Amino acid sequence: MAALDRVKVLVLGDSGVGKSSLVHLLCQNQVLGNPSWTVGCSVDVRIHDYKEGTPEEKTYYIELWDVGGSVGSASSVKSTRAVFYNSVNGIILVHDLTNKKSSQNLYRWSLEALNRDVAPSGVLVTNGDYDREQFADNQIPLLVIGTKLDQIPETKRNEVLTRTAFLAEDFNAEEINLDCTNPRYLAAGSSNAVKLSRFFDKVMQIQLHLSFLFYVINPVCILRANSMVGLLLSLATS
Ligand SMILES: Nc1nc2c(ncn2[C@@H]2O[C@H](COP(=O)(O)OP(=O)(O)O)[C@@H](O)[C@H]2O)c(=O)[nH]1
Ligand SMILES: [Mg+2]
Repeated sequence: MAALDRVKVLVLGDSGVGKSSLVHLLCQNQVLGNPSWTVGCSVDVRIHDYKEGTPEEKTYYIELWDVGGSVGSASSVKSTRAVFYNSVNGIILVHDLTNKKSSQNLYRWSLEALNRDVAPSGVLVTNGDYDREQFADNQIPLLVIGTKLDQIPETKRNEVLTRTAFLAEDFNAEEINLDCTNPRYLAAGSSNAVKLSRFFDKVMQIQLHLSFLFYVINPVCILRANSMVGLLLSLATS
């Protein structure tokens, strides 16, 4: 088997939305029996077959970084959390379908992760407002996952799912809504499993593209540097 490569995907969202349950389901294919409080960050790994069923098929490790905490934390906590935001290849935004606030907070979570180098004044979000432009040139693939679908009464499902569709559109992302306590929602061949696979393929594709650019651009830089050294040496010895 070809060497396994790895990519890093952040899993962000308010405490209690079901991030640990989701990550366990994605990585272990099992329901997490007794979720405990996530302190700092926990990482689990999912094996993903990139472009499955095609000649380009290759197996990769997807590291899922479940970052605990609250988006309204003090700036010192946020800056500590920023260490987890380095070299990110994709982001899964998790919200609880029974909790509107957790959906609204996804704007803040994504901006915290994407704009970590921007001055605080540029990080916006006042009174729940946000600027779609902030996501327009984002190159990092995003996926929005709504949990606790089982807790939404049939009579309210349409209303809730319409709201989440708008949310996903704001992020220019696909969405999956599920019950993390039921593995059937991610069963092989289901539409959710297809969306998930498409998202991880996108993450891999961008990573492969960036690696390709690195190897193409780097030799050019080395050649340029070598010719500059050669020129300086010939000037020095002439
Ligand atoms: N009914 C239901 N409970 C869920 C679902 N997802 C998570 N939970 C429960 O919500 C609670 C918080 O989940 P946890 O994974 O610890 O959330 P985290 O703080 O975001 O990591 C736990 O009691 C889970 O069992 C879901 O889709 N449906
Ligand atoms: Mg947790």
